[in-house]
Amino acid sequence: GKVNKSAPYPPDLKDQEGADELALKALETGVKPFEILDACNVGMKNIGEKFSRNEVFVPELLMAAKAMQAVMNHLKPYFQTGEVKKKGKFVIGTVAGDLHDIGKNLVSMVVEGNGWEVIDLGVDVKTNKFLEVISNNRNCTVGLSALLTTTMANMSNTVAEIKNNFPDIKVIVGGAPVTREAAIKMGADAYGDNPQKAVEILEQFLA
Ligand code: B1M
Repeated sequence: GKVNKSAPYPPDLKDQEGADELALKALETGVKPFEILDACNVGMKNIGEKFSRNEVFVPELLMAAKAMQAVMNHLKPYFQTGEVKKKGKFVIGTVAGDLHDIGKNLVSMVVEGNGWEVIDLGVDVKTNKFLEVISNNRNCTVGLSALLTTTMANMSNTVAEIKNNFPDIKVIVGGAPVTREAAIKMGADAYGDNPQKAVEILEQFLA
C-alpha cells in the first residue's frame, strides 16, 4: 500500500503492544502457535517487499522486528518440550556483518525445544568466535544464518575456515538468500530452509 502520511516519522519504536495483545488473543482463541508464526512470516515478507519498493524504511523494518520478537516471546513456551537436553550441542549464530536475528532465533528456539543444547552466539559473529567455541565444544554441530546477499560471502568464508580447522564438524547453513546450491558450493554439510528442517538434519546427523 501507500505510506501513511499522517503517522509520526520516525515511528515510535517502543510501540509493540499491539503485537503483544494480538498474539495473546490468538493463543487464547485457540490459534496454533505455528499458524501465528506463519502469519508473522507473511507480515515480514510484506514489509520487506515494501522496503524494496521504498515505501517503508529502516525504522519500519525495526518496528516489524520488535513486533515479531514480542510475538515470539509468547510462542516460546509452546516450543519447549521440557525434555532433558541430551541429544547434543548446537552452536548457532548470524554470520559476520549481518544483524538479522529473527530467523536465527526461531531456529534456536525450535532446536532447543527438540531436546538439543543450544549455544547461541548472537549476530555479527566473526569466524574466530565460531572457531573458539567449536574448540571448546568438539562434539557440536554448527548452524550459520545469513540474511544479506553480501554476508553470504562471509558465511562461505566461515564454512571454509571451520572445515579447515575442524574437518569433522558438521555445518548447517540457512537464511532467506541461501539456497541448496549455494550451501553445496560453500562446502556446508546441509541446507535448512526452515527451523524444522534444521531439526531433521540434526536428527539425521545423529543417526
Ligand atoms: Co533487513 N534486509 N536490512 N533488516 N530485513 C532484508 C533481509 C531484505 C531482504 C529486505 C529487502 O530489501 N527486501 C534486504 C536484503 C537484500 C539482500 O541482501 N538481497 C535487507 C537489507 C537491505 C537490510 C539493510 C542493509 C538495510 C539498510 O540499512 N539499508 C540492513 C542491514 C543490517 C545488517 O545486517 N548489517 C537491514 C536491517 C534490518 C533491521 C535491523 C532493521 C531488521 C532486522 C532486525 C532483527 O533481525 N532483529 C531487518 C528486517 C526485519 C528485515 C526483513 C524485513 C525481515 C527479516 C526477517 O526477520 N524475516 C527482511 C525482508 C525479508 O526477509 N523478506 C530484510 C522473518 C524471519 C523469520 O525469516 O530470517 O528468513 P528469515 O528466517 C527463516 C528462514 O530463512 C530460516 O528459518 C526462518 C524461519 O522460516 N532460517 C534458517 C534462517 N536462518 C536459518 C538457519 C538455519 C536454518 C534455517 O540453519 C542453521
